[in-house]
Amino acid sequence: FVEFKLYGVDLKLVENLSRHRTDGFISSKELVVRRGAAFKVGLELKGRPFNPNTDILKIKIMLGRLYTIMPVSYRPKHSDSLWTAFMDLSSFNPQQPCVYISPPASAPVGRYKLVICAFTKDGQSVCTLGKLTLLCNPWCKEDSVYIPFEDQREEYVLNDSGLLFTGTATNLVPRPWSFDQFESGVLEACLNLLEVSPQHQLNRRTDYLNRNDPVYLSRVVSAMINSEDDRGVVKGNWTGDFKDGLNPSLWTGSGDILRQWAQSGFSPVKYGQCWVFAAVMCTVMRVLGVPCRVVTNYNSAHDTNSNLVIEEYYTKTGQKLPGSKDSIWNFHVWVECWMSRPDLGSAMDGWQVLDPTPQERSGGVFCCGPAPVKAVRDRRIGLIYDVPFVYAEVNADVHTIIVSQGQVVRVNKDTEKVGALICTKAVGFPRVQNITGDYKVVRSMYTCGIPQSPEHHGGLQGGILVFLNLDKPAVSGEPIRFTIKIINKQNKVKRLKMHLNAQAKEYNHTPSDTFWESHGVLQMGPAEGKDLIQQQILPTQYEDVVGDDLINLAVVLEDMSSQEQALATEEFNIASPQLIIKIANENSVMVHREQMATVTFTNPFSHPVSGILVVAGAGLIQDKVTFRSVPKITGGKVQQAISFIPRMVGSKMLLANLMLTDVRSTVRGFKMVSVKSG
Ligand SMILES: *[C@@H]1O[C@H](CO)[C@@H](O)[C@H](O)[C@H]1NC(C)=O
Ligand SMILES: *[C@@H]1O[C@H](CO)[C@@H](O)[C@H](O)[C@H]1NC(C)=O
Ligand SMILES: *[C@@H]1O[C@H](CO)[C@@H](O)[C@H](O)[C@H]1NC(C)=O
Ligand SMILES: CC(=O)N[C@H]1CO[C@H](CO)[C@@H](O)[C@@H]1O
Repeated sequence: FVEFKLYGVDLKLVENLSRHRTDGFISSKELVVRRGAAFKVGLELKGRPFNPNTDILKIKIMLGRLYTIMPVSYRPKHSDSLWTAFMDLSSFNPQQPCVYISPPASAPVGRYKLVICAFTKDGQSVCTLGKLTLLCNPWCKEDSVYIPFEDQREEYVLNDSGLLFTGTATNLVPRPWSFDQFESGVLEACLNLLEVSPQHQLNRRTDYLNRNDPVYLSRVVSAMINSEDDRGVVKGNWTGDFKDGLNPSLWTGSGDILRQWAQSGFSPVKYGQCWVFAAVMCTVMRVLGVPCRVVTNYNSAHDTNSNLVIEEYYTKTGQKLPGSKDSIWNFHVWVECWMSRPDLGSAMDGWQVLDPTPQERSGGVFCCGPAPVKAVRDRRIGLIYDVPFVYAEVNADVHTIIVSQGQVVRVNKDTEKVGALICTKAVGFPRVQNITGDYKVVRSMYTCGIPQSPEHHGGLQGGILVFLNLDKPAVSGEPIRFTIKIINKQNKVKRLKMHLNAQAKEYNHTPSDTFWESHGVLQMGPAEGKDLIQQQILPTQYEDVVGDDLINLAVVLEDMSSQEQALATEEFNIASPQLIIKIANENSVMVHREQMATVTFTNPFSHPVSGILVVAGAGLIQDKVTFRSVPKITGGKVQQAISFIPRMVGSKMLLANLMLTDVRSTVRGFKMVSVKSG
C-alpha cells in the first residue's frame, strides 16, 4: 500500500468562513473559524482511495506546545469541553474525503496548527499540516460571549465602522470611525497583540490556557492598547503638541494604527487620547469575537483620592483656576464588552466596562476592568475589577468653589453634573443611543441629541440668584448669545458688581487664559427679577482661540455692601461645519467596481482657511487613506472628487476628515454606502 499518500489539507476556505461569520477575513487567506461550531477540512489523496474499514485518521491540534489528539469517528459526536472530529460516510468521496472538526465552545482563542495523519492496517502512516485561527463565537449558546440577538451580533462583532461621541452632553459631536477589523494586516496585528503581551511572554502555557476566558482576554487587551508598562499599541499625549507623531484628532480608523504598530516591530504609535484608545480596543475585541461597543461618558470624573467629590476653583472675577488633582473631563470614552461572569455569578453577566486609557494602575498596570455595568449601577464596589473607579467616573459630586486671597468665599454643590449622559452608537443605525439608565438611577435633565441647556445657577444664601443660559447652541461663524438672569430675593435695593469671563478649554484640561471678559455694575430693586441682560461674543473674538475646544463661561456677582458672591458657569462647544459627502449613483454601488464621490466644504469662518483632507472607509478604500490639500477659500465652497473600489458587500461608511490649518478646527463628515454584490 505504499501508493497511499495524503496531500495537503484543503481548508475549504470560502464555504466555512461564511458559515462561521468570518468571511470578512477572507483576504487573510487563512482559515478563520469560531469555537463551538464545526468546520470542514478536505483531504487530497494520491494513489489508492481512502478505505474507512481499514485506514484510521487522527488529528492533532496544537496551540503553542499545548496539544490534543483526537481520533476521527464516523458519527458526529458532541462535546462541551473536547475537540472532536468525524467523517460523514453518507456523502463520502474516497478520493477526497472530508473531515468535520469541532472545537469546544470553551477553547482558547489564537493561532493553531493542525496535523492530520492516516494510519494504514500494516502500520504505515502519512501526515499533512494546516493552520487555523480560532475566535470566540457570540452565535453559539455555550460560548461565554453569546449574545442572543442577531442585529446585536452584527453590530458589535461584524460592523467595521461606527460613531464615537464627543462634545458635550447638550451638544453631541459624532466622529465617524473606521474599525477596520477586516482590512489587511489587522487580524494578524490583533493576534500579535496577544503574543506580545507580558502574560504571554511570562508563561506561554498559562496564557494559552487562560485565553478561553473573555474576562482574561479583555483585561490583557485593555492593558496592551496603551503603551504604558508594556509594548502596547498607542502612546497617549495630552500636551497639545504632537509634532513627532499624529494629532489624535486626525486618525480616521484603527487599521492604520494597528498596522503601523505591527510593522514597526511593536513600538507605540504616536499619539492617542481616550477615543483613540477605546476605538482601537473595540477593533481588537470585535476581531477576537467578543461583542464590543464604544461608550462616551459626559462630564467624566477622575477622582484621584476616592472621596467621590471633585473640586473646581474660580476667582472672584469668574476665571477658572487650575484646580486639584481631581478633574472632570467633558467627555471620556471607554468600551463595553459583552460576556458572562462565572467568577462573579450570573447576576453580573452582560456588558462590562473596560477602559484602555492609562489613568490609574489596576493590579500594578495601566488597565481597567472588566467592571460589570450592573455592579456600577448597584454600587457593588467590592466586585472585581475596578468597580469603584468607574462608579466615581459616573457618580461623583462637583463642588464649585470661589476663592479670594486663599479663602473660600462660596461653594456650590452639583450632584447632577458628573455622568450627565452616557451613550453609544445605536444598533444598525448611525445615531446615538442613551444608556445612562444602565449605569445609574437618574433624574437627569439632559437630553440626548436635542440641545437643551440645564440652568446652572448659584445664589447668595437668602440673597441673590444668578442663572446663565445660552440662547441657542453655539455655531461656527455666528455670535454666541447668552442671557443672564438675576433674582433679588430680598426686600431691599442691591448694588452688584458683575464679572463675565470666557476661557477656551480642551475637553480634559484646565482652561487657558481668558479671551473675553466684561465687567459692570448694576442695581436690583427689592424682590426684583431681571432676565434681560443679554450678551454676545463675536466670531472674530473666539474663532482663532477656541477651535475644537470648549468654552468655559462664568458670571460672578458681588454684593457691594455685603461682599457676598454668587457664581454661575456654563461649558459648551461650538458646532463646527460638516463635510458633505455625495456618492454618484448611490443606489447602484457594486463591489469591485470603481465608484465616484465628492466631498464638499463650505467655509463659515470670517477669513479664508485651508487644510488637509483625509478620506477613508473600511471595505471601500483599501489600505491607506488619501491625503489631499484643499486650496484657500473665502466664505465659499470647495469640492474634492474621489474615486474608490468597494471591496466588500454591505452597508459601509465613507468618511472624511479635514484638518484646517488656519483655525484650530477639524471638520468631519460621513456617508453610509450600500454596496451590492453586482
Ligand atoms: C508629547 O508630544 C510632544 C511633541 O511631539 C513630545 O515632545 C512629548 O514628549 C510628548 N509627551 C509624551 C508624554 O509622550
Ligand atoms: C453598521 O452600522 C451602520 C450604521 O452606522 C448600519 O448601516 C450597518 O448596517 C451596520 N452593519 C452591520 C453589519 O451591522
Ligand atoms: C437618558 O436616559 C436617562 C435615564 O434613562 C434619562 O433620565 C435622560 O433623560 C435620557 N436623556 C435623553 C433621552 O436624552
Ligand atoms: C462543518 C461545516 O459547517 N462545514 C460546512 C463548510 O461549508 C460547506 C459548504 O457551505 C457546508 O456544506 C459544510 O456544512
